[in-house]
Amino acid sequence: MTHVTEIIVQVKFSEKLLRWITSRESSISALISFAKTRKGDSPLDKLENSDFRSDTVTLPTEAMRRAMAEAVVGDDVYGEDPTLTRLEIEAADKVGKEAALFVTSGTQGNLVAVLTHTDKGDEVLLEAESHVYYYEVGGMSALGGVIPRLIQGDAGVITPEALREALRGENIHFPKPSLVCIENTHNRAGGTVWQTEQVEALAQSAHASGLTVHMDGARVFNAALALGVDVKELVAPVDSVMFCLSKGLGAPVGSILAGSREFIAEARKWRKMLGGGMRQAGVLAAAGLVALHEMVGRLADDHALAQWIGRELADIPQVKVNRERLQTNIILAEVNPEWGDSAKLLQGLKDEGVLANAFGSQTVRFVVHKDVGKADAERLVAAVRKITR
Ligand code: TLP
Repeated sequence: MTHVTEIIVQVKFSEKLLRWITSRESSISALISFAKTRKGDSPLDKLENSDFRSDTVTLPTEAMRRAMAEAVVGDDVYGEDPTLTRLEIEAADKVGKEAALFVTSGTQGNLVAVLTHTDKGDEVLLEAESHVYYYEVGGMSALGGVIPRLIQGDAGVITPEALREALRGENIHFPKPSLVCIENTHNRAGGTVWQTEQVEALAQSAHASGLTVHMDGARVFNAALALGVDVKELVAPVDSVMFCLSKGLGAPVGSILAGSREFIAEARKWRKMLGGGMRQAGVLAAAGLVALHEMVGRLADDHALAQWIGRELADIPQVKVNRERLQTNIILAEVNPEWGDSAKLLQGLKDEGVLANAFGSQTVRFVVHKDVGKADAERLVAAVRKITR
């Protein structure tokens, strides 16, 4: 009897082993066939592309991966994750605000800010091409019940005069304006920078009219670096600021919302309502801490490489780069309509292994980040030259 059982066990084991070997073989042969397929068709080629689509594509560093693996964690909804708590304290300190909240994304951070600052039916003033208005799925209206009022900026910057113009005064017909959102750096304007004095002037004007000010500072460290000022100085005039750990700073996930202690306590509740109460999120915060400690200074390399690309592209007749707007890590290239459009340029670039995004029918955006280097930049410039020849 024992003998029979042993045989059955052995047969079962061999079956399992065979299945394991077959599955390994099939994945190895799949990998080989990927590698053999024509360039552009293979998923492996993705690894070789020069990816200028966004700084959101950056991969975590070795130090981040190690910190994530070793993070001491707990349940953050109970306030028991020491790594997350440390990130929130350090992040608040870094931007000179009383408190901070780790959020899942920049979009969630901006939405939580709007929900915390406003009541249903309020009017929120924003730059016409701001990320909050343009790219955040209308969350402020869908979930916050607020109405946006758009202001045309100058390279993304709203002047106090433009704000005053947009504020219509008290009238039974009008919604109550309660918040202004500004964006530094301004993505769609080409990564343009609001100077400290411009932030101060706008905030002063908004506060004088009883409005609060939120800064979408997804790339605020790029802005501070470009100006050569401490980020604290740049965000001091605003009531709240959101910045991303997951863009140029390279963390895999997460953003920070910072403001007064009272504001963050309320924001924490809104984040919970949105499903953003994360449990052992110290695993993510550990990477965020590395981002704050090690990755801020290196943004200067991105700016320098973006300048190099801008200079090189300026020599190519079919594309036009507004070098005045090239202030940080974003390059906008206008495609000559007599040659073609952004779709044509992007397809040509893709065939050359260079990825970018369109910002309209004639505009292509290139974003420089830690995972593209000089060789990628040279490939990009050579590709544009070849395609538009
Ligand atoms: N921007 C992304 C896209 O959504 C367009 C990009 O590739 O640039 N504020 C600003 C100024 C942003 O540029 C972004 C992301 C966000 C907020 C939202 O951040 P996430 O993607 O973390 O929700």
